[in-house]
Amino acid sequence: MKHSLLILIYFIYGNSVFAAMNHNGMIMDAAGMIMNHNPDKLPKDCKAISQDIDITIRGGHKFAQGFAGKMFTYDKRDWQAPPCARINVTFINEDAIRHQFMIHGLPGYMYPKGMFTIELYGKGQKTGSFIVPSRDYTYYIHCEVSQHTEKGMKGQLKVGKGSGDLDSILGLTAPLTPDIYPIHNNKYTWIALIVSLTIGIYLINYLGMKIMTLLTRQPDSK
Ligand SMILES: [Cu+2]
Repeated sequence: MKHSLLILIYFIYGNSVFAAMNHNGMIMDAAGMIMNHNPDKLPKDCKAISQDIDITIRGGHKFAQGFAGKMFTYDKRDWQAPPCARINVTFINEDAIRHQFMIHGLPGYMYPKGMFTIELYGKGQKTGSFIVPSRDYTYYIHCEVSQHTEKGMKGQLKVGKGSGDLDSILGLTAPLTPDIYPIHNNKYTWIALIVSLTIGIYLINYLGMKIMTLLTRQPDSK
């Protein structure tokens, strides 16, 4: 009887204790989640953590203002770290919609699918860490929510010398597939242009004459 009461208490209160879960580098609560959080496990090729690099990265639609045709991005899109650094990322979502800081290319034996992710379901912030290996490499950062990458939410982290720049990073590199909206002029375009110009010139002349007549009319002498 005493035991079953204890079990009941465990089930009632236990759930709230586990509302914020943390196992195998996965931390989640009502605000969002961190996947593959790793503050201490070293990659095989690193003897020690070389340096702590603190990154604060903001995401939101307001940072994409000034980039034609883009909708979302990060406040900064190009990062640098030395080999074997521990990167402590504070991701701040300034929008009321879901955004992610997702980095690819990390060693698969430590980070499932080679990823570290911070996801926020709306406005808020979270901090998580990952340790990079020693190789010179450029890591791809993006928000995986549908269309957010294409709409500007993409960046890069260069470890060591990096391995070149990625394409389509706003303000940094040219888009891989530029948005071009070609105008196809044909003979009707030119006819429409000539007709519009002729009508325009006629109207300007006509209105000009009317105005001149009104201005130069003598007031009635009576
Ligand atoms: Cu997003």
